[in-house]
Amino acid sequence: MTRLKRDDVSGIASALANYDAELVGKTGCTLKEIAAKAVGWQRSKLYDKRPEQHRQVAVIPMTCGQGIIEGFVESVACIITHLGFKAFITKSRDAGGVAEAAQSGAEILFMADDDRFVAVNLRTGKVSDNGDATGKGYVAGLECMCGGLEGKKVLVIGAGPVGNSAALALVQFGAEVAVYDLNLSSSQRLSRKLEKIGYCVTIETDLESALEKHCILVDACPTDDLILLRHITEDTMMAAPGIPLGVQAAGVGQLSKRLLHDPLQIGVATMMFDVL
Ligand code: 2YC
Repeated sequence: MTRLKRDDVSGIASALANYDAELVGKTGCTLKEIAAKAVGWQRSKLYDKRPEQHRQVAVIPMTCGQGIIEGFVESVACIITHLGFKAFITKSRDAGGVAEAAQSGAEILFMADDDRFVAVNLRTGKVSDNGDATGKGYVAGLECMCGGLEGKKVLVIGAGPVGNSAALALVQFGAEVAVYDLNLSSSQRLSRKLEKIGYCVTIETDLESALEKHCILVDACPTDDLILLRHITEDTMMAAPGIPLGVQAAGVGQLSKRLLHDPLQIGVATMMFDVL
């Protein structure tokens, strides 16, 4: 899992309104609509049963391991607030922050150490992990951007937590899924897991040939300059949760409105709806 840097998150809070407008331009859906779709909410539920706005959401800085990432909790809190919920950052950190959150009546906690970034609903016990939420959140966005995924071939690059979650969400949207990972056993594990629940996933062992056969891509791996200009056609649609972005700079311009990529927004928004 890639550790974010200060520069990855520094611009998020101030640009959320523009980011959301861009998202609507690409997918026809807002960040909130994509997150709700990712967790199976009907659009109507989003508008007739507005999630209780009074719900307190505490975002807790964690100093363990490599410690605080400047701007991280602030970005998380702003994304949650942007969705219409009441988010606050605890004054205390670590265990003190958890205690402060519970004592102030927070129902939902967000916190991240070096290994896991989770949202926890103290009332229901529901937990949402950022990797899982990011995978299904990006697929929900891709489904909007493609106007549906039923029967469409989609290549998942990277069979880690995000890729696994994306592959499951894709087959649930009716897509024909192929997976490529540097590590063949990771692809085999993903394929076996989905086979157990009745879905067939093709394993690609050569990325070049896989990219020739697919124009709808989910880049869920932490490698940059993986997708080159020559891999991009006017039909290419890409959901790229992986950090850093796997598309080389020239390709980003070519893809323009057919590329979904952000460091935190879709994952955090999906975590929020995942624990409601
Ligand atoms: O500021 C803090 O509270 C830090 N403890 C946060 C550390 C986050 C580490 N994880 C990551 O940077 C990435 C994120 C994209 C989400 C999952 N891993």
